[in-house]
Amino acid sequence: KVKVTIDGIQTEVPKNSTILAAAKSLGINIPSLCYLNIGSADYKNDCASCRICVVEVEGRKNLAPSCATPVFEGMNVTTNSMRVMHSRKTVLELMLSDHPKDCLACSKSGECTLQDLAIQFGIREIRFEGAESTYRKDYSPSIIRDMDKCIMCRRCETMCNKIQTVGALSGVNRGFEAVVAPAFEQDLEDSVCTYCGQCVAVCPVGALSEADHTWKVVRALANPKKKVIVQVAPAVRAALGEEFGYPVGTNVEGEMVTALKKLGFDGVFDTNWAADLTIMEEASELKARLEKYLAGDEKALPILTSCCPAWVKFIEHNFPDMLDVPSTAKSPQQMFGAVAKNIWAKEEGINREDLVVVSVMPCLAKKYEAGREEFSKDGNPDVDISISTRELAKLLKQANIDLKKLEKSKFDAPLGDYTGAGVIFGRTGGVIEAATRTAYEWITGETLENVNFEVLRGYEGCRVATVKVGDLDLRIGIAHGLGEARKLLEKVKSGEEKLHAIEIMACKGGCVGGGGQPYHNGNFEIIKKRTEVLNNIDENCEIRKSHENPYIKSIYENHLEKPMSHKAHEMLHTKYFP
Ligand code: HC0
Ligand code: SF4
Repeated sequence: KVKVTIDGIQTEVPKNSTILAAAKSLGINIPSLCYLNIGSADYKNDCASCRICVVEVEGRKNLAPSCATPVFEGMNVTTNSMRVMHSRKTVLELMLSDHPKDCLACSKSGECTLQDLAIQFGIREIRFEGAESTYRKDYSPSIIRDMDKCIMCRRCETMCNKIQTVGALSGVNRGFEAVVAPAFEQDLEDSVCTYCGQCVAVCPVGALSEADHTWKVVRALANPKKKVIVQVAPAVRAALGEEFGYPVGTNVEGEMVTALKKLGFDGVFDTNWAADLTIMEEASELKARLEKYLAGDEKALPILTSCCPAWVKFIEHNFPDMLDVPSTAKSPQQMFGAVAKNIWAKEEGINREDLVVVSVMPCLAKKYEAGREEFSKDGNPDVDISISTRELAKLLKQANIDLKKLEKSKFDAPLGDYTGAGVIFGRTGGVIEAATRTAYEWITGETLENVNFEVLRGYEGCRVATVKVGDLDLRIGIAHGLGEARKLLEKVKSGEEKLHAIEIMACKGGCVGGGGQPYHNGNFEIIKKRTEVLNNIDENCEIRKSHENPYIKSIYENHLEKPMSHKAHEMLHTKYFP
């Protein structure tokens, strides 16, 4: 430990701390734009490019960027001298000189760190004038790039290259023309982008934002010829409350359902229900492939979860020779859409064309997934519109619906009844835990008494655990974050790691940390609290195994026969494309 003094307060901090971290431990928040640290040193952006976080260090001539300057014994720091404040303001004004002034109509308005700083520093006129760069806007199915607003903080670059290892966004050009872009400045849609949306999650300004579809939802709801139903993903209920002033880690499921009913949806359903259906198909595929494996077909395993569309796109781009590894089961979002349009609509006497299926997801890649051609029939998609948690919050605020003023209510039947296994899909390790609960009983024929597979839980980016299933030792791998996924898959490919089943989610923490969730600014503690919400819901569910969900049972009895039947294959399974 070393002794340092910050703004006159003496403290002791670990030896390798930065000034920024040391100040934070004293409750002194030094403003910054480019700094980012998601949980560990490997997940850090400390290029110190924005220079907003400068401070004065006694004995040094130049101001020091606090995010990248380590402390030393006896260091004396001032974070708020006139010189510091003047310097920060000047940096800000220079940034603003080359920044569009259309804040009122900006996608990040109200949530933009640059805007917050302009308010904090009382900017009332733009002192410097000069050239402003102009780029074309780049529209993809999930993400919109508006590079006129880029401030070259490079958070997205760190996220895309270092953390996710996708390599879609890099700094190109120099000086004034410098910008973050895909190779050859091509459109995102033509690049290796997976649409995980993590770049949007960390962009402090309006340079990267989601393709906003809230008004598509409003138009559908206003159309008297359409029946409009909505499904809500597991992770949404664990974070939506943050937008309405609830403490982080509050479950707002009941209030959210009431709000969706108030908006006028004709059915308010739960993706969790479809997650249970996914488990039926995935667990039977695991069982079938395990039998083949035990009969000597080494290639039948490992099986890989396939419900994260960013992960699917990543493996299609990066491991085209491994496309027989993922389960062919569609994601819960797409299973829900397929059942809603092919079974539920018929039962309700609604024509496919007159039914609009909306999904609320913590995710931006789900927008892209909904648009994949294989998930449509004669041009009519199974899921018509996918909006993010943030977009739902905006929509509710526009409609003057305050979550805090609402009573709780329940999802509509039958596509709203879920088990504890369905809800944990939204956190890392949850999909494979849910699958293991069901596969265990199917493989051993025994009742599983303790459904909590603690060994599969945790926050390690990549973890491997052994689960005893009868006489079998099932080796299970779990990765969250695409960089961790790549490492794990390389090991599987080279034979260094022998696994039977793998879960991969593209976002840190799984969907609770998705690119469409309320901004967490890199704070992993928020993601952990959301995880706890899902674990608590699971704990309190009466039924915690997907195959015991009554409506799941009846849908097989009445429509799909059994998991992996011909009918189930047609409706609930998919293909991957190199
Ligand atoms: Fe997820 Fe899902 S758990 S991917 O993260 O599998 O988006 O929450 O909806 O589809 O259920 C996202 C979350 C889902 C799907 C489910 C899965
Ligand atoms: Fe979307 Fe979840 Fe995958 Fe993130 S982990 S890209 S939120 S499905």
